[in-house]
Amino acid sequence: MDLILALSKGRIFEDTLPLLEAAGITVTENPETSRKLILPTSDPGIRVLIVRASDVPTYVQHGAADFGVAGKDVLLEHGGEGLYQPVDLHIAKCRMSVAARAGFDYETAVRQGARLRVATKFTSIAREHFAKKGVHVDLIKLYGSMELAPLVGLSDAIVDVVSTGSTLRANNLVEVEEIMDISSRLVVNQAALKMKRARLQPIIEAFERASAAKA
Ligand code: PRT
Ligand code: MG
Repeated sequence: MDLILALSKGRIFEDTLPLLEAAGITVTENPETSRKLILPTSDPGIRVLIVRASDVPTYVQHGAADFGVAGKDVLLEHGGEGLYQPVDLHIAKCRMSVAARAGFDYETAVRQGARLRVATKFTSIAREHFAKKGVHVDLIKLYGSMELAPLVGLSDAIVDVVSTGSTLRANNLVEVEEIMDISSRLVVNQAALKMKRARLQPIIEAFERASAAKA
């Protein structure tokens, strides 16, 4: 029974490689240089699909991939339906934050009950965060370059993932509130977990052991 793993290029692929090595699996082609979207591994029964980060849960949910690695941000936006999430891998760590222009008094705006315009790719996370605080927001859905929105008056604030903070600084934005810590999770198709348990379980356990060190 073959196994298909869904990964995105970049940080998730890079950070998952050592976990795969711990499970005795080597990916034998580099997605940054190969044009292939299905990569072979040292195990003829395991192949890797290269998909957009936000598409990983969809492939796994529908069983087009048996398992995958996705950020908590992506999983919260997807909803997690049909996915078993056995392990926090402690990789691709960052945080979800609210940021605004350096001159914008976010605290006062919130305290005075102003209606805030918030641009974000993460509309579910943002909606829940502001609803909990009782802050009225108009959410503006964007697909990238959120940092631009407050600079050109599209929004008062943004909700985005922050790692070093250098992208915010370079655009004269400041982090005004942290919403949650983010890391990436192993996700497994619920049917595959039952049908392919003998194949999947040792890999899940190897990932668990290798990632516990990073916790
Ligand atoms: O790029 P694409 O649109 O396909 O999707 P994506 O951006 O979601 O994918 P990718 O590979 O960039 O990120 C995959 C996962 O890595 C995300 O879902 C997060 O869980 C996690 N992660 C960790 C990050 C970052 N760190 C991060 N810094 N995702 C995005 N960023 C962005 C951030 O939004 C900012 O614009 O990188 C930029 C630089 O961040 P600073 O703070 O270091 O300057
Ligand atoms: Mg990206």
